[in-house]
Amino acid sequence: MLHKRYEEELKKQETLLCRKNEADPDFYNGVYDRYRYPVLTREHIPLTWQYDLNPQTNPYFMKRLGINAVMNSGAIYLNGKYYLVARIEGDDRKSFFGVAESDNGVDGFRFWDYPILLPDTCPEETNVYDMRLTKHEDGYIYGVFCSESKDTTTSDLSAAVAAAGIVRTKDLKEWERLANLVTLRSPQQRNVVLHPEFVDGKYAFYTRPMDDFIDTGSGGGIGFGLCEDITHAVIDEEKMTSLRKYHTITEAKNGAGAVPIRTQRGWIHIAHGVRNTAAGLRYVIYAFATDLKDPSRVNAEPSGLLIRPRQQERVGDVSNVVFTNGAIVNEKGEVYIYYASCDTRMHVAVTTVDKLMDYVFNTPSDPLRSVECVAQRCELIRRNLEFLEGQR
Ligand code: M1P
Repeated sequence: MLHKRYEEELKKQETLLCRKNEADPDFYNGVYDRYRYPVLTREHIPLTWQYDLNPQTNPYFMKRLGINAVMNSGAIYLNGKYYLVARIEGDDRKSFFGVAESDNGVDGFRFWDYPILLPDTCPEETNVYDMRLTKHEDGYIYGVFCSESKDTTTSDLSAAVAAAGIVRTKDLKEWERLANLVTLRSPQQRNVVLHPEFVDGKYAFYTRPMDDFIDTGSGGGIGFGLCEDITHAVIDEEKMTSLRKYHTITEAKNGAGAVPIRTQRGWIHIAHGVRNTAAGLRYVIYAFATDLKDPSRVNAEPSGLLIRPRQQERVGDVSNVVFTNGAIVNEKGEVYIYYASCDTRMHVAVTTVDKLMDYVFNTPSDPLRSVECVAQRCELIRRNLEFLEGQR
């Protein structure tokens, strides 16, 4: 017999899963629509993943394996459906991946029956997170994620080493684990993204060289490197693409986010930038473009941020953070940018390829000094006042 409380909890969850989402009418910037409700939260996790449903072994209907957060999700569009490979963090702080599916990309996301059980080929690996899903022209879907292990070279208990793990699949069900990416000149890697096309006949990765687990140290920004063999991926040289810069949103660090989107004028990247504040690190989302022929070369970098944490998005386990590692473009040219707030829950912002191109290629870049930023704004005002005058 089923526990009465199970039926109540299931009903509550069903109401949540059936809730329609809508563009938030209070938000406008002309670039994208923000959606009112998160698309995935810990409340979306199936009860079967958390409770023992048998009243004999769980008479009080307690959660046995709780879930703390659902965040940083890779995204892919397959056969007309929207899939998120979410980072799910258990109450035990270990993250793992689960596939959630929706018909329209903005609501109705439901997790498949089981989370993804990755092949256990890496005995030192303690934690995995933040998978980027690349539909590569070689025919596979690749998942590149952070594989974290304890740093055994120091007595500091929280010291860790971050590397890029690689898996591949054709259906999001069977996953083949490949060797972790090796970057010969960077001791640690996180936020690594596989480019969807071959470049000079090779697999191309956006990297994020780091000296340390948290600090990028001498790492100057988002890197780019090529490798011959994806099954044993080794990158010798990393060129820099989007650089971190003094007194900008990327001053402390930045990192590649969604797989770049091919447009007529370049690859559009949706990434994250981090600055330090008295209240701790602040993560925002920004965009830039790279050249179609040379995807390591930045050819447009609009000033400032694209998405900032707003209202209730500002509060969570790691407050003042928005982070993306997945976006979907559908056959209508609509773009669904999936982002997490505060390492706690997932949201969606919706735009189009045309609007993103307009934003990326027509927004002025950051002149990097207050006086020049004011001059840039005064020029906009002057043109506007002239335009308004002409309308009278
Ligand atoms: O806590 C914010 C984010 O911190 C890390 O990003 P970065 O490597 O740029 O500092 C990641 O671990 C990410 O998972 C997390 O959301």
